[in-house]
Amino acid sequence: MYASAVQNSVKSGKWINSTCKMCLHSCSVRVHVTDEGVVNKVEGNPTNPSNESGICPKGNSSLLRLYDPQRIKTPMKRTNPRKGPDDDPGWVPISWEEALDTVGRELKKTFEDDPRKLLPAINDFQKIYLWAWPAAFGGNANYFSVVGTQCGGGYHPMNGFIHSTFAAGNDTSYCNYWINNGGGDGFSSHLHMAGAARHMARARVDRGMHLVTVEPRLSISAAKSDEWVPIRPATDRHFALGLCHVLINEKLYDEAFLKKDTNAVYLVGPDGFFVRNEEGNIYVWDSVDNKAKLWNDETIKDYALEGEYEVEGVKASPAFQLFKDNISKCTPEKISQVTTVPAETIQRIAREFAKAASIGSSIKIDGKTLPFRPAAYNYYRGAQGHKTGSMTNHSFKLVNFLVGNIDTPGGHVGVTLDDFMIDRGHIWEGDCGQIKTTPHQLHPEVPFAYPPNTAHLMDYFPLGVDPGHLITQTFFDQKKWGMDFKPDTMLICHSNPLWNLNGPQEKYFDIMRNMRFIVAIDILLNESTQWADIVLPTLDNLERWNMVMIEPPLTEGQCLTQPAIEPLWDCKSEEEIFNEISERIGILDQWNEIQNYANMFFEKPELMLKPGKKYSDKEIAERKGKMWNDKDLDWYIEKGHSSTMRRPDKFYRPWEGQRIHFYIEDILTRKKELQENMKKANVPFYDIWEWDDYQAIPNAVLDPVHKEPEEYDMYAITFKDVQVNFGENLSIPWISDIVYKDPVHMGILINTLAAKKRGISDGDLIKVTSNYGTIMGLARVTEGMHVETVGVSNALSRWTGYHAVVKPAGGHYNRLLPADLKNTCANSGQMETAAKVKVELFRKNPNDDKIVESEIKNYRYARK
Ligand SMILES: Nc1nc2c(c(=O)[nH]1)N[C@H]1C(S)=C(S)[C@@H](COP(=O)(O)OP(=O)(O)OC[C@H]3O[C@@H](n4cnc5c(=O)[nH]c(N)nc54)[C@H](O)[C@@H]3O)O[C@H]1N2
Ligand SMILES: Nc1nc2c(c(=O)[nH]1)N[C@H]1C(S)=C(S)[C@@H](COP(=O)(O)OP(=O)(O)OC[C@H]3O[C@@H](n4cnc5c(=O)[nH]c(N)nc54)[C@H](O)[C@@H]3O)O[C@H]1N2
Ligand code: SF4
Ligand SMILES: [Mo]
Repeated sequence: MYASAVQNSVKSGKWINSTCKMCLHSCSVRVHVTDEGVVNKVEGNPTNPSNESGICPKGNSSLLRLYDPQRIKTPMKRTNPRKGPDDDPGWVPISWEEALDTVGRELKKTFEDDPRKLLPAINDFQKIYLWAWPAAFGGNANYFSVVGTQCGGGYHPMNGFIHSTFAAGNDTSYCNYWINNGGGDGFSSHLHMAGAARHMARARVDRGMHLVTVEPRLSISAAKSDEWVPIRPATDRHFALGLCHVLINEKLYDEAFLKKDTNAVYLVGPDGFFVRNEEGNIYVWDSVDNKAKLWNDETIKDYALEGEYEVEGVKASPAFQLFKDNISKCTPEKISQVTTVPAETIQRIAREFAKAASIGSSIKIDGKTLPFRPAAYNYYRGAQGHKTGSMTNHSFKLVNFLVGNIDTPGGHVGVTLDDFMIDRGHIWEGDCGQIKTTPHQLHPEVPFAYPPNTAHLMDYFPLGVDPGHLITQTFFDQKKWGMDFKPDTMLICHSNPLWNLNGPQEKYFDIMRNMRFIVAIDILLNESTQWADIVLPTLDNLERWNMVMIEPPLTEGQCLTQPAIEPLWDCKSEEEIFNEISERIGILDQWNEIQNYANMFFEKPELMLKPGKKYSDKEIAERKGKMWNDKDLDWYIEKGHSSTMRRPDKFYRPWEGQRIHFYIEDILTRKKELQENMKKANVPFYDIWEWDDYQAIPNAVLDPVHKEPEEYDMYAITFKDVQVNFGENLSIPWISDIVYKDPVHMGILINTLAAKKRGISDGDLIKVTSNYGTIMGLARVTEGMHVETVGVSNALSRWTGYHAVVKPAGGHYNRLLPADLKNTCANSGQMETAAKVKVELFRKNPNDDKIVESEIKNYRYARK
């Protein structure tokens, strides 16, 4: 049906199966290597059902990263002790021995002094086990980054609560009505873009799937949708609650699903906890016998979803009733005022959605009859990346709950981050017939401690993802936060923390200046590695081994990366670097133990790493393949991957027979525990903790971004796109060639009316200022932006000139954002990623690159 990869290289050579890593996902590729040993083509591998034969522009251009003349070719040390964005480090090449000995010696000093003084920023999603290295460094749990949090602080724990997975997405195989809220799935970003685009296109061409995109910008998804619904930023939760209001009040919900498969019928007492008997069993209300019964009572005739009852001496209501009460004011008219989406649109979309969900229908897959709900609400970073991240994510899930589509064919399905074995499911039994919630998808919980053991206060987020930006609070006011250590060492690997973190750049610069020693492990220099004392170069993806499975939405199985050519330069694999450093610090055995845990090797003891031995990237890759299907490396070298379509019993309703969490009591349980712990330890910041963010069921409170001073009368948002991986691959000429010619990426997008009101025309130089910072850029006037919003592409985010091909812009978007408690979800760690701004004309139509350059230079980064 679809064309397979064409072997159209003009030179003779061989094809090698491998895996792309130009974004965090893992599309299977075939790499053509000429007889002279030159990689001259990378194509999709048609045998992988995830991406089929497709790859995106980033994947196609991966060979230019391999051959980038500006790769770091050898270890280097700085000769200029002054560190700053303006200071040339004065790099000089050194031997691996000198580099590793220096790094080992300096880190050992920190280890022996206080392991908490190390700030790690390790971020390769294709090698999650490397993230665990700090655990071997004396249990260090710091995190100088917001990778995972800026995009998914609220998202990942919520998927853990609802699906017991890391991610989630709509089921392209059967969905017929798709709401796309602030996410690029199927068009520009998020899960396996190259494959997802095909699956999305097929759903629309073959089945005529209806697509509605809700977001402030005419994104690729919006432009290709049946309907674009422009929305005011950071009001997506309200939009979802408005849909829920219509679904509930017009009785357009799947009553049977809510009663049988969820805890919406469990009775909640006045304290928000389920009402239980002495043994801890939860009550429900039998609406036929008109009395309370225990959840597992076999005589239950029907469940009440609504009403108020007296049970065990307290007033109690089914969880569903509490949600109904919470959103009683979320009428389409009220929600319209918050979101700017017309009331009729909200009402119509809710009705269309419920109709398309065909509640009550079923489908037979592999001989098993399953509910069929081909309508689903999908969302990601843009919609969920706001202060009340936990409630926001929960609201989107509830739209799906109401039509009964959770984990059903055509519905909204959980997507695991990685699976370790073919036969190992991801669902465990929990309390009183409910599945066990698994909010900790990235690393185990960091236990409570006072004084805090982490520089970003992770000890106070028992359910969250690392709020790395909170270091801007603790580092400069140690007393207020009760800190008894101050970080002085940094290890950066595959990360650009100064770029990825939100908030005051000058504070981040100060943190870097305060480091006694910084080591960075990367392929290329960037804004952060510029501050390092030593940089260690790693192998490119086309020169090394790896085995990976990362969030494939429809498939499961491992993908092999194997060297296409011998290393071009004096670089080493990350595995070798971490082994060498660990040995010099004296923690090699701990590191092997942590790897056994992070890769679950302990589940197949014959694969466990042994003390005292250093394992190469190839040996780790082989073990990961064997974990999955017991096949050795030769099998993978030949096939490239073991991806197959997900097994229906693991994918569709894997929790069958248990109840999933409509109401998340765990959030209240953990809140209470944290409150008790903080009170007992007399934690001085107890009173400023944002306790209202802990809700078992969402409400319609407004996020603080909407309450910034009135002079900031517009919003700013940022976005990713198919050709760019953050701003990181702009160093590739094929990419920058497209991006730098595209007005969407090379200017600040502003709506025609908003521009006119401010006397701004296309091409004028404008200044965008928030309560926190300023950026500068050329206005790109368009109908494709919500009238109150400006849009800033990641292509405008770099401020260094270290790479000949990358253009520094007029300031980094993240400077517009806050980095404080008020704008951080106390439950999930999610920070606000939209800003309130004022937009001003700075210079009329400069129309001269030199003038623009000299004006924007001053805004590029924070100066002392
Ligand atoms: N091509 C590409 N793919 C990627 C990545 C990449 O950089 N490039 N990065 C990977 C990673 S780590 C992640 S986290 C995912 C992210 O994947 P996405 O979530 O899909 O990416 P974003 O572009 O950050 O956000 C999606 C959309 O939200 C819109 N938006 C911004 N603010 C708001 C808002 O307040 N409300 C609404 N409704 N929409 C808003 C933006 O205009 C954008 O179109 O993609 C992954 N895949
Ligand atoms: N303004 C703005 N800020 C954002 C976002 C945004 O869209 N806009 N997105 C947020 C999100 S969702 C995320 S996940 C983060 C991402 O933030 P980061 O993970 O810090 O991502 P990058 O900035 O792309 O840095 C990745 C670094 O990895 C290096 N690298 C690439 N391949 C390899 C390799 O094989 N080995 C090693 N050692 N290094 C390698 C690259 O050279 C680059 O320096 O940023 C967050 N911050
Ligand atoms: S979506 Fe990501 S993994 Fe797939 S081809 Fe593009 S860059 Fe590579
Ligand atoms: Mo991300």
